[in-house]
Amino acid sequence: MYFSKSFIPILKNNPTEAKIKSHKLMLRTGMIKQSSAGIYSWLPLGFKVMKKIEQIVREEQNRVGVQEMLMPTIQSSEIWKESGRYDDYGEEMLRIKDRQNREMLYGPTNEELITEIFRSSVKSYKSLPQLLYHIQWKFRDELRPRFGIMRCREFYMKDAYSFDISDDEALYSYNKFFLSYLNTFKRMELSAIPMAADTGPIGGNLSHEFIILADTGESKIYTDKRIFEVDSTETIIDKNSLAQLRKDFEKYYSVTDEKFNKSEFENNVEENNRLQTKGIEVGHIFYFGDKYSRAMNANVDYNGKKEFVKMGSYGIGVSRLVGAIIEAKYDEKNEIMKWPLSVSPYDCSILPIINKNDNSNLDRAVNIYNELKKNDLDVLIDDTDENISSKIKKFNLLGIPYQIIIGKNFNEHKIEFKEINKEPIFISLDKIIKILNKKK
Ligand code: 5CA
Repeated sequence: MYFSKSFIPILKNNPTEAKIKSHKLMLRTGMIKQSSAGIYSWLPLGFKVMKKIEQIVREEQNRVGVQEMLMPTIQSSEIWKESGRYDDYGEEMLRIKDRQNREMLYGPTNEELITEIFRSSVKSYKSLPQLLYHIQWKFRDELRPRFGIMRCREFYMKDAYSFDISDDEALYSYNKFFLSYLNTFKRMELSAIPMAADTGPIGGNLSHEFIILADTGESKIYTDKRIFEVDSTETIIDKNSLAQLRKDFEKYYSVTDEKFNKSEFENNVEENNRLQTKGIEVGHIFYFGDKYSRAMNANVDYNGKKEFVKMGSYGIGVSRLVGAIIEAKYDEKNEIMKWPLSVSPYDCSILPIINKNDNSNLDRAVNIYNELKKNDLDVLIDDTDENISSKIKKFNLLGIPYQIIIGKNFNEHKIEFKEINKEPIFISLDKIIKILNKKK
């Protein structure tokens, strides 16, 4: 993509309405645009990042055997009346009437709809476990939407649901998600810690939030620092290894605000290991047994007996993650962002010094651009006639992690190649291609 033709409406200054750095950067670099309170359009740069995050989430769900599907955003109120949540959900639910005066709603989550789909097709325990997910827009009419896409009203979420015959099997499913979440966030270069959490309107009594540390986070957390050292490189997904993996984390006291108990914290964690801080919830998993299957009569045949299935649900805030990664990676003071390459909107940028009446550097840049494209790399080339220092400043803000700078002493065997926050190196195009492809 040529910068002059791209739709990246960069603002000169930080927008005053934004309070946290992710919101500021997303508005400043034209990643999103507010359409009304808590509702945003995703412009090309932001959309590219969100799609890359979505793809990582998808691959890691598929890897542990979860099947992708797609449910609608608009649901009928009837299934919510069956589960009893239609009234409980209160004003956060956006309620709509269609032309036949039927009560509809914009889904805030999908436990009811998936249970309805499950019960109409699955009849025998022999088809279990069933693990299903979709990635879809949700709507919650938050009282105070804030911090841009971090707490908004319309957001993009991955939600998965598990159906099992027994508690024991259901916990195995739960642990598969536990592992897949650790791997998902790791691929985004985030350190997300699982913490015992409250279940709120979803219900049940077992739940973990996955939290990344950030001063601007809305979740208060209390944790034993040693949890950051737990080795989570588990690849085998048998029952025992996964149960052990969860135990390795649960050994250390680590809870969100609602679960906090001062004396428990002090008795379990030595003073020098105690950490009380704030974080961003990027994922949340729940086990709630037969809460919905009993209310909605979702049962299967088990040796001649009808058993209510045991269910869990598992969310990841796909759109929130865009902001969470910025909170973790953006150096606001020096105005330098560096996207992990796995989610970066482009793999590399090319910044030629362009002098009036001399197109030679732009021609060189275009040649390199074409070569990189041939090698499946996604590149943004700055073909504007801005001076090089303002180009670098602009691209440091955009956060594409690698820059090729084409200046006065261009030598095709020693191309200036710079990773943001590091000293430039001078290498051939072949080597550049190797580095970018290896890191991808
Ligand atoms: N049904 C369950 C699991 S699928 C559920 O809805 N869980 S949740 O309420 O915790 O939401 C899942 C994830 O969506 C959260 O961890 C968070 O990352 C994201 N999320 C929730 N509310 C918002 C919001 N208002 N704005 C942006 N992201 C949100």
